Amino acid sequence: MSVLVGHSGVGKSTLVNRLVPEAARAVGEVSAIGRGRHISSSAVALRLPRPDRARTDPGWIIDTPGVRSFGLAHVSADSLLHAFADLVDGAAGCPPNCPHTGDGCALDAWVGAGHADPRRLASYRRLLASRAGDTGGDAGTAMIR
Ligand SMILES: Nc1nc2c(ncn2[C@@H]2O[C@H](COP(=O)(O)OP(=O)(O)O)[C@@H](O)[C@H]2O)c(=O)[nH]1
Ligand SMILES: [Mg+2]
Ligand SMILES: [Zn+2]
Repeated sequence: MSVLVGHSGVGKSTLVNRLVPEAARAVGEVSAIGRGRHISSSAVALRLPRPDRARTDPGWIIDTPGVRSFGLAHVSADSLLHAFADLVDGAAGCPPNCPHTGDGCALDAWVGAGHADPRRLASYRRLLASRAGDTGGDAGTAMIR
């Protein structure tokens, strides 16, 4: 399964339409260099056609709209932790509702015991902080226009 991600106007939907003609994805006019318009407004997964005599399933392609903003404000600390597979088990020793930001968080001992790289915990906590708006959002939020 492949995902096309990129600035609006770079040709994602045009490519998808060549690969999956039935997709009939809307294609936009580009108004100026580097200034695409957001024509495709939703992400859509399309099954790629199997060429004659092909033995393997060619899989899926996903067309996405241009990215305007990306944030993690709605993601809980525990959900975010699941993106760090090497840290998840370390949270078993945390107190209930641990915010994982420090103070009594078992992740420090987990990393201290060598179960995961300290930079991974630091990265996780940077994301937590950016989510809370503490770092001006540079780690957890990207604006692409
Ligand atoms: N010159 C050129 N124009 C392209 C190419 N691919 C797409 N376009 C044009 O770029 C514009 C934006 O394409 P679109 O597929 O809507 O981009 P998307 O926003 O990434 O999905 C349309 O006018 C396309 O016809 C290409 O390879 N070369
Ligand atoms: Mg598009
Ligand atoms: Zn914790």
